[in-house]
Amino acid sequence: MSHAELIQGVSTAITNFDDEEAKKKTMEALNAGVDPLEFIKRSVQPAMDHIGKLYEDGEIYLPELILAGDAASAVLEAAVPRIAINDQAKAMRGTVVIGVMFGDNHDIGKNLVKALLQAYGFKVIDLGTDVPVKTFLDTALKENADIIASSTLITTSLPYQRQLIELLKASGNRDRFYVILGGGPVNPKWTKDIGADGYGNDAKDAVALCNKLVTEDLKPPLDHPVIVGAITR
Ligand code: B12
Repeated sequence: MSHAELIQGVSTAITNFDDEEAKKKTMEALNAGVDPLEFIKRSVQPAMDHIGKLYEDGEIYLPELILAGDAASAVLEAAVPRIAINDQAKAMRGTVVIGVMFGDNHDIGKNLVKALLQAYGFKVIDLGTDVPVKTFLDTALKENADIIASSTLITTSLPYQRQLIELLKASGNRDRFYVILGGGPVNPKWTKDIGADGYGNDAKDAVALCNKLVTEDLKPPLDHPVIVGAITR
């Protein structure tokens, strides 16, 4: 079976809401030598985009959405530990506090971003989902973080990203941390409008973004946010 067929098999298992099959097919693909990073990009993301479209069109309902989410998480769990990163990449590090914004429980994308940042040598403090704005700040101060990374998939949580920037300013901490954003409803315009420092379209972009921020001598807040990755979704 070709690599493309193996990857397709995993996508199909996710869209069939079958987490056991998704995990089994993932192991088959990885054991056949499919690059794990490429594999995740070409299996999980398109499958979940497809599921999202079916949900939007009223062709599936919340229980199916949950099952597909479980299947995608099973794939990530199996594939992420297989990502091998060279030592040179690991030399560039910083501390990232990451969380899914208040009101939002979607964590598949955040988990992917976290896994890749860790694989590339960043220390990542994961606040989980439904994170109050103040928790981002308190944790970033406690951990002496370089970057605060906020993920959101639902539009109703977007205002809290703005609140985060406002809280940083009001508490006199805006120049201490880079603030980066990602997730479905987030885009470069929103990132600039609320005064955040960066946007990444996917997990690989998040790594490139964090690397750029910590290696170049930029000081937050940036006048123009760093935007990585074309908006493809
Ligand atoms: C799976 C899923 C769920 C699962 C979540 C499981 C889980 N553990 O996460 C479940 C079933 C629980 C769920 C629930 C709900 N969902 Co839902 N869900 C989805 C779905 C289909 C896929 C999301 C996903 O996992 N994508 C795959 C990952 C890999 O991609 P990603 O999250 O975008 O992350 C990538 C990038 O965005 C980026 N990224 C992400 N975060 C960050 C952060 C930084 C800093 C950076 C740089 C980059 C970055 O990198 C990631 C990796 O490449 C989307 C549709 C879609 N296409 O997005 C709807 C979707 C997000 N859900 C939606 C809705 C409405 C809901 C519910 C409100 C449904 C309900 N009526 O209860 C609830 C919300 C509950 C809550 N309060 O959170 C809507 C949101 C609409 C909106 N604009 O607000 C969507 C868009 C579906 C739709 N088209 O209507 N959902």
